[in-house]
Amino acid sequence: MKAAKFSFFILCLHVVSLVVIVGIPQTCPADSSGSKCGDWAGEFFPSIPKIKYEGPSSKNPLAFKWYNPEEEILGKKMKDWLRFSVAFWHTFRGTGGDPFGAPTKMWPWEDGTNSVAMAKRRMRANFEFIDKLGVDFWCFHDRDIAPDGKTLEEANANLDEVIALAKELQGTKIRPLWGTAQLFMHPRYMHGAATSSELGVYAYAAAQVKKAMEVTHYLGGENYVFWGGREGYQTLLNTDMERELNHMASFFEAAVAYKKKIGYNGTLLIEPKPQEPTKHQYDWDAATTANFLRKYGLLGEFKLNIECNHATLSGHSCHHELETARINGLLGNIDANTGDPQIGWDTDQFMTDIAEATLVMQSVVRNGGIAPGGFNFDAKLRRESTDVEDLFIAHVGGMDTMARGLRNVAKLIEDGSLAELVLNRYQSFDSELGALVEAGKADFDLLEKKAMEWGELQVPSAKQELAEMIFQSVL
Ligand code: XLS
Ligand code: NI
Ligand code: NI
Repeated sequence: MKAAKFSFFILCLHVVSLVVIVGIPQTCPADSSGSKCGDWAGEFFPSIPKIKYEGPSSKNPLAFKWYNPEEEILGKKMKDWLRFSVAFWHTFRGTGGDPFGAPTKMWPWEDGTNSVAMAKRRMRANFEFIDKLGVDFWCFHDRDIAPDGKTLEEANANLDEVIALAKELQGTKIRPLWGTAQLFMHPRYMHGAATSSELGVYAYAAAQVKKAMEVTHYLGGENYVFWGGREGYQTLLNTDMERELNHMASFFEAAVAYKKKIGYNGTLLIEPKPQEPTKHQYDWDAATTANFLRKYGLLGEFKLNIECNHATLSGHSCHHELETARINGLLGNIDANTGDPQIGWDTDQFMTDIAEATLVMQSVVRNGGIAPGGFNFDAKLRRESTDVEDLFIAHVGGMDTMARGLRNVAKLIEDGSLAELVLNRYQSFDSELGALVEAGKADFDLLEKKAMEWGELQVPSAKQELAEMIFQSVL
């Protein structure tokens, strides 16, 4: 009897700790059919107010300290420089699971099913979240927002049902920053999608992109993204790289043709990433992708979606990738996240480093903004962060970081000394001969004559430490 009582006590303790782990009581309790909540339209975030700007002295975690959407910085409202977007997959499908551990979070509105009813309820949560956060954009993959089907027809029908609701919930202001097709999760894509060795898979991927592009267009999406997570190889021993790249180009050509056919005016974006999940991904970095576009005559049809964590995986800084895209006229969008300096994979963290954000914003300002692109938070909570409010805190922190970066760039421009340092560094080219060189009109005979005339030179300092000191002074 005593033993029974004791095990009942232990059981109770377990229930209590389960509630503590999950964090919040279930507002929409789970049941196996998923029908109990039906088209439940209650409040998803009852304890979260609409996020407001309170200024740098605020200690409120649910308020902006630096992002003041209507404030003008460098001639544009902050919200127009930043065009923030919520990534549906991380925010609403992220579970905290990793290859070694089970999910750590199940949001209160989840019923444990992957039904269309659940997808619709999640969509309502998405729009409440967007409204409370005060952003105008969201991003999605076809398969995050609606369940896959046994056939393509069934998958498309599921998607149509969820998209109809999304369209209604968007209202007149909210729209997708970009949409995309998920061409990496299903086992059929194990050899790639556009670069698969199987023609049937290539065709299936094309059909999926066709549909995803249609729904992005229907929702008023401003961009359409291609991220080739499995477009690459594990070993060259079994791979015809040239043929695969030719196939990928044909796939992109067909996408451009279809976009024109349906009258979709959004920008097509390619998102470079060097590896993960594939050992080598063809869209390795901005320069590689630019060269691919150039080779296949696709330069005018695509821009790049630069993700900061992908930049560091490819051995570059985010600033380098943004500048490479910008100077090639290819800066289209930013997947605003960051990696961990000690970890060699895509940790997809919210950016909190003010210096990194300042460099990112420097490229954006030099580009005159990135519209119709924006800042998509392709970022997720850590596995150990399990409260609903953490979703808000993470986004507020990410938005404030970028806003602070923008404010710092304004300070750098106002101060002017960094720009002056760079100008001075190249001033020898502000000369008659320099102008000839820059116009491609200085031949080797002329240059040899000048070299002999000038003799050995005093080469000036690069002033790196001074540049760093000036940069630090605005952070
Ligand atoms: C993965 C990518 C992915 C794309 C969209 O690393 O960042 O999330 O942004 O498919
Ligand atoms: Ni991304
Ligand atoms: Ni990524």
